[in-house]
Amino acid sequence: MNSPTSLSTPPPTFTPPSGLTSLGLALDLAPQAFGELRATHEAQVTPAELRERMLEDGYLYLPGLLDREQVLNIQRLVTERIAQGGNSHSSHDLAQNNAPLAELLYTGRMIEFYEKLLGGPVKHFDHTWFRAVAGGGSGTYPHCDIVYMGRGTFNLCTAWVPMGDVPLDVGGLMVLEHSHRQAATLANYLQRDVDVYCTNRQDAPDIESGAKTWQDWDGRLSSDPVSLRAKLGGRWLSTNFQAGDVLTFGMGTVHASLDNRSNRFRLSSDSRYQLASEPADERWIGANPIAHGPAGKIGKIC
Ligand SMILES: O=C(O)CCC(=O)C(=O)O
Ligand SMILES: [Fe+2]
Repeated sequence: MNSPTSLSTPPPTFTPPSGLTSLGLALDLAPQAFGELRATHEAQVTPAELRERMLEDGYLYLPGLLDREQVLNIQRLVTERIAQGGNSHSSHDLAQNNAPLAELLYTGRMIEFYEKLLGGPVKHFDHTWFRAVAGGGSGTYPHCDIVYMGRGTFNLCTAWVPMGDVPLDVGGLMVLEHSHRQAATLANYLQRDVDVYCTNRQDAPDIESGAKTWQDWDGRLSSDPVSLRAKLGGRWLSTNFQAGDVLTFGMGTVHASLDNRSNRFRLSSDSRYQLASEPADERWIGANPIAHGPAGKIGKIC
């Protein structure tokens, strides 16, 4: 039997740069409140060990799973698109017609990894999320992905991929330690669906026409990562990400991101994988996924 420590490089001492913020709020950077993601070196572990660790931690941080040059090539390509598009680029445009990105996320190492983790043929969502956060830009509010994509299997994984090196001050992803074990505390939140709306409210026609995406809720668990951590316990975990790294986590793992305190773009993608044999959330499948548009909305009398 391998001892757990043989599976990872134990982080020596981890000293985050002072002044890290998320949503403009100064994070508590004391060792009991902020720490480093545990690394898993995929080539050195069996499928059973991968699953065990996913169950235990709610995430796997996989340094160098992907080819660094391939990632840096996508970083260059997307940076050019941003420069050409001025301020008008959308995350959709950056992921659309991007063959190198599709190759990175949906062929080769990535698919092989998920087949190993999930134990069978894998299917991915057709929608690719791409995020370009300008220098000085704000992080993402704490949430679990289930509220955006919970109409299929719960046995679904997100892959967060930094497109370039993303050290802490450039604003990478954070996972809230052991939050995947808080299903009882988070039960109300986890059973919500962000595309359910109230038909008996005045703005219902705006939701039905697509004029408005959200009636009053965008899926956040909290707007305050500091008080959320104090309430749920655990540490916010992140790292100095490098091009080629992947962070994968499950649907009930609370995550958020750091603000970008640098003067360069933070580029990243997020994509989703599940067993091909299990049901998939229809909002994210097909040539032109309906996403959070009118066709994905479910009306209820509230
Ligand atoms: O990149 C971010 O800031 C958020 C990403 C995210 O929420 C995800 O990958 O599920
Ligand atoms: Fe997310």
